Amino acid sequence: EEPPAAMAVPQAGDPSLALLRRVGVVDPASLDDYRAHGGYTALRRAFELGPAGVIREVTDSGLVGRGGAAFPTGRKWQATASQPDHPHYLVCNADESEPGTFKDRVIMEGDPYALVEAMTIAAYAIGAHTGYIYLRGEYPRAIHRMQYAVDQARARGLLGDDVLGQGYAFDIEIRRGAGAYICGEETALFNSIEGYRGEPRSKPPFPVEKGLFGKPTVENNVETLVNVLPILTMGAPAYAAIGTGRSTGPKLFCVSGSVERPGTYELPFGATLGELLELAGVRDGLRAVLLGGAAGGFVRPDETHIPLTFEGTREAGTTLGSGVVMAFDDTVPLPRLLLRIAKFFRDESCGQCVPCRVGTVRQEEALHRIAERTGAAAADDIALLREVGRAMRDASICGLGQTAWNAVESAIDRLGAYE
Ligand code: L3W
Ligand code: SF4
Repeated sequence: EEPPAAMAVPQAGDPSLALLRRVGVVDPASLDDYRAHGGYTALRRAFELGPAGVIREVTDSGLVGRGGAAFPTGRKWQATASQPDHPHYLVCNADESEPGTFKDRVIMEGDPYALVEAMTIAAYAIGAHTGYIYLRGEYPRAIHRMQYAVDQARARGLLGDDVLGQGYAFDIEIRRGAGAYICGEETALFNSIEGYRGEPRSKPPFPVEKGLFGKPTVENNVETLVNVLPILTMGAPAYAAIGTGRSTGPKLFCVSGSVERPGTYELPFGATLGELLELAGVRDGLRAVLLGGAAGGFVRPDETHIPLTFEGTREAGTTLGSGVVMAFDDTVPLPRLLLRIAKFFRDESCGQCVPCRVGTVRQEEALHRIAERTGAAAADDIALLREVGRAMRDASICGLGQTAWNAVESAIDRLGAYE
């Protein structure tokens, strides 16, 4: 089965790209092809640098997490590497469940050995001998290709007891998700791997100290991990020179909705929203753009000057999240769209804490009443939404409840959705 149009990678193969350059170019089933296109040079460099040297490079590169929270990767690795408790674990979060996100799928299907190599480097740096890929169950092709790549790497001595003949042991196990959005939350994911219900744990303690099986764990998103390859091959200073400010390096953006060329785009941090929409072929009648997915926020068509960086979107009062850019033209009824988002959060709440379990239901009910009235909102419904939204943001245990009101709030305040 061919990927749907939204999986197209309009810029794949451009040698100037760092993350997508092999996607659509190499045979994803061929380890030899991967090596012929620069594969495994970064791991060799990692063995030259040693674990502390790798962490120094990653820290100096300024790499921050690409799952949405932008936590400094080097700091996370250092924190786990220095834990006296053993074993240490590496977990790759490939659950990719944020609506509108499909970049990790593109990497895993198009360049699976890149993730295997990047995980090997991360594991070596933090002193882990076992790594897990928690992979979204709805991605059967990605699961198949990743499993094949892991098996081939093991058969060729690139995983196992003696990686690259360097005396370091590391192996990867793939675990399939079963369709729950909450299992993308890092600690719910640990519970899921351990065989328990996918419910988030309270933090702290952070996973770097007590993570999978209660042991020091680094959990990184797929895109975060594959960034380590260009960091090691080009060196931290050259990598840090890409992008702007605290958002260094290249970024993958998932563009979908009312555009001519939906797909995964790689751009240096700092390009504006307008530049990205231009590349994707924005259509006439643009009404709104959702940044960061269902957990993100809407911006208006006249806000395309916003720089696509973590700090730039924050200053503009919105979020970059995991890189979702969903365009909506004026044929999309906003009240129904908001209702759909609210339904998603109500469905996906794990129910563990009251603000989110009850709040997501109340939010959906209010939006339903508004949608039934063909979009006209009574003042008391808006007041209720604000009150419930504040409670969810302030008092929920995890990011799901904390962000469940973001999109609705931004639609009311920025788009004037019900005026
Ligand atoms: C050590 C500390 N580690 C924080 C670690 C923490 C985690 C990372 C970020 O995600 C985002 C939200 C949405 N010592 C630490 C520490 N850490 N302080 O840093 O932590 P945190 O708590 O800021 O965020 P989070 O809960 O991991 C929330 C986005 O996730 N989101 C959904 C994303 C969906 C996808 C997808 O489908 N691919 O990514 C929903 O909320 O943007 O910003 O590792 O342990 N003192
Ligand atoms: Fe579960 Fe929602 Fe509470 Fe997160 S905020 S723990 S998803 S009930």
